[in-house]
Amino acid sequence: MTKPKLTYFDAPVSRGEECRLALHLAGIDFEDERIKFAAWTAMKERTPYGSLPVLEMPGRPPLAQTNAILVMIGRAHGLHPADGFEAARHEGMMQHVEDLRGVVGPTIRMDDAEKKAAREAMVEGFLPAWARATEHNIADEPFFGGAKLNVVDLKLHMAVRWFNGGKVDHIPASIFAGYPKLIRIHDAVRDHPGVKAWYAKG
Ligand SMILES: N[C@@H](CCC(=O)N[C@@H](CS)C(=O)NCC(=O)O)C(=O)O
Repeated sequence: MTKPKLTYFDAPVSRGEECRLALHLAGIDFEDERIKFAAWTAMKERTPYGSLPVLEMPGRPPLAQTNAILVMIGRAHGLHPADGFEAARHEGMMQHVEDLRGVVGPTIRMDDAEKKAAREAMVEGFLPAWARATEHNIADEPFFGGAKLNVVDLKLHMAVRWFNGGKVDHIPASIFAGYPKLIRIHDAVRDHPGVKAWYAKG
């Protein structure tokens, strides 16, 4: 292996996509390995925690856990605060996005009736509470830490994008529309020249 390799499923979403964006914004030339779900079962046991994404760096063992990957990239490439307290504040919000995934993610595998009931309950309770807490913790602009994009912004962007497309059954596409700071971060990441360059590559 001569350059870093990121392995994730073959979709521009979620934990894998935020790592791809971080690597791209950091200016790291990396191999973007996209696997089909059919290949995953055979691979799962060989990953550090039985999940993706996994980042492999020349001369190092494979690294997993999205936030660990993002913080490592961010620290080395100016995409995560140098100040310890500010870094921890960002990491708190990064974990908050993981908490969202931890609640919504398991509904993907539910049958339709169970999924509908679980998601309708989330629309009434968990999701607005999650967004209110997010909004309370965003102080700066346009990004979470002020003028500069950090890895935390990639996670917040991806969280909003998950629902924005209206493809998550039983959860309205407008679920976060009433939270202007969260939407502002989503839009600022979408409009960032480096992010646009990533999607322009096709
Ligand atoms: N805590 C892990 C969770 C990773 C995770 O659950 N990844 C999902 C894809 S987003 C996965 O690997 N799913 C397949 C499986 O668990 O078998 C992280 O933050 O990376």
